[in-house]
Amino acid sequence: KEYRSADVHPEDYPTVMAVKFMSDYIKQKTGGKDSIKVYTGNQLGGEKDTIEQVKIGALDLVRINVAPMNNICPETMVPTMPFLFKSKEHMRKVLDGPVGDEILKACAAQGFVGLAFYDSGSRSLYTVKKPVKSLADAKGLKIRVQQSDLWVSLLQAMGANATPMPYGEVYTALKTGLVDGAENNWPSYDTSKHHEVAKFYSQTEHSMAPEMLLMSKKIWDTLTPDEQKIFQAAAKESVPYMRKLWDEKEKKSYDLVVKAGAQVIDVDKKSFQDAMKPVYDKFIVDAKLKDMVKRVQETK
Ligand code: GTR
Repeated sequence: KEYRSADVHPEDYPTVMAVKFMSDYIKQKTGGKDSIKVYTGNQLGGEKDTIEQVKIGALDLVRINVAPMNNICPETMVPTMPFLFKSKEHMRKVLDGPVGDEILKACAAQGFVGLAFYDSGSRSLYTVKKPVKSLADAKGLKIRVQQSDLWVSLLQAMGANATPMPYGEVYTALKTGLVDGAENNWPSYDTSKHHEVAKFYSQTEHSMAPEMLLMSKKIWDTLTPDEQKIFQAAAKESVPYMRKLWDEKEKKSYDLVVKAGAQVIDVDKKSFQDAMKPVYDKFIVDAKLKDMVKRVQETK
């Protein structure tokens, strides 16, 4: 069977390449019986829509950011939390370890089998009209956020006016002045062409919210135990492959946007960090999430 997977990114984006890698692995291990076709660039809809399709089994897999899962599966809020990870290495270690596994498994109750986390780098603010250099500059700006209550609060804590919308609508929103800015990592800032309309990239690095690969639990249950093992192994193998591509892509995208005229702005990061307590107070409330955050902070 050819399983279908959705992604908002273009063909050669590291998340897409990772799922194609999985497909090759699965094809090889099943003697050509199973494979995965990736539908790129929002062909099957935005992330929220495709998550819904996966939930009911109308779509087999979806590669998304953790953000649109925040409202559905609270454990996914943990790796979204602002300034939680100290470095890329710290983030990778946590997601490869017990906390990562717990988050992937937690999605089962909602109808999803969490197969893998992928890198998404650090997200930073970018704006159309004027650069943001400190927290005070973010005040009152209309900033597009992902469709998650946590993300709305995060930007509100910065003093911004948070506007949730699907990724595919952001370019036009920036261009027509519906929003003053958005926030994302280097590769997305590049491939979405947001850098062409929002030239001021302020290195707030406020969240390292990773990507996830989810399979429909309904579809998963139709696989034989052997197939399930192969899918799981394929996902695991795809992670180091994706990370290598990701590291290369981050550098390439940085060079490309700077060459195209983006201005990279150093910010007073501490002013942003200090403003984030209300986000933790609002979302990391129950004992389970508190304990997970603590374990992340203690991971060396
Ligand atoms: C990207 C991420 C996408 C999507 C997008 C967004 O970094 O890879 O899955 O979440 O951000 O801002 O909507």
